[in-house]
Amino acid sequence: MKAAEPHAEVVDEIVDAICRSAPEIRRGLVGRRGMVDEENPSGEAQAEADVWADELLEDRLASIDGVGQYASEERPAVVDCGEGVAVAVDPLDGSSNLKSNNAMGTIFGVYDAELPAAGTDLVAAGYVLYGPITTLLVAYDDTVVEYELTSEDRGVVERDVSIPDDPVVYGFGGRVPDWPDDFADYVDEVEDELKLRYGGAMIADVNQIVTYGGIFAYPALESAPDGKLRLQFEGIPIGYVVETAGGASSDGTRSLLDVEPTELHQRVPLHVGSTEYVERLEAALD
Ligand code: P6P
Repeated sequence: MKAAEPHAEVVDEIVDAICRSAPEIRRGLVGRRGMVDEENPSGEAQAEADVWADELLEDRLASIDGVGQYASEERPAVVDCGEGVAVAVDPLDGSSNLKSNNAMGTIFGVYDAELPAAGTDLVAAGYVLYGPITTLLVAYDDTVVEYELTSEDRGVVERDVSIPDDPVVYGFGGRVPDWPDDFADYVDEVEDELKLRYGGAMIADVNQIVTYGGIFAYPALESAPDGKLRLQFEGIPIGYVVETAGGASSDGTRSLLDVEPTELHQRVPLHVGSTEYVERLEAALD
């Protein structure tokens, strides 16, 4: 990373810590597929792996000189750990896929502000995808870099990840009867144009969008007007990655990076992907 960037050194250390932790998290999923008798702050059942990955990442990230706060989807409050940037993580995105042995991810956002913080405070963001290969995408300094991770090293796969011009796939969360009519009408158009790819873990589904082009959404629902996904831990970091890769993001009205957070675990309708499909979505919901 460019040494000239004011946060380059701490971002590099955070990315290094995540690169070292991801293969260990992947190995540690074995034997931790059960559920604990607790819920996360969003009221969702927690897997043993959720809690364990969160503790591992807190240990690695909160101890970095230059990290002042650590927060995660799995714990109610922010951990103050000194002076510096704030790191917000979803330790194991899509842990409901543990039972079915499908792909999952780890999401991180680095903010130059106390949490809850807005997208305009974001310095870097990225995600690990536990697929057939463990990969990491990092958005920093207007570029998205993709790495393949092994227990020993990280190798650059793509130095400037860019969403393809011709969209191919789509994936929408929530139950069809729970979609508001204007979103359902938009889906009717999209499903005539693109192929369905939905696997129940946002990171795996978003990586399809980044790789092939298209649109992913977990929209506002009749039963949940703010949708399901969390602004701080999912919406802002993923919005930043997709926008840095040349796509767009929206809560239905504005970029996810422009949504003002009011509380740490607030939810947000999340739509990310090829710009033309995000623009059509905003017009459909207008
Ligand atoms: P549903 C996983 O639990 C998650 O938070 C996201 O990773 C994913 O996109 C969504 O929820 C899946 O939700 O309602 O399809 O199970």
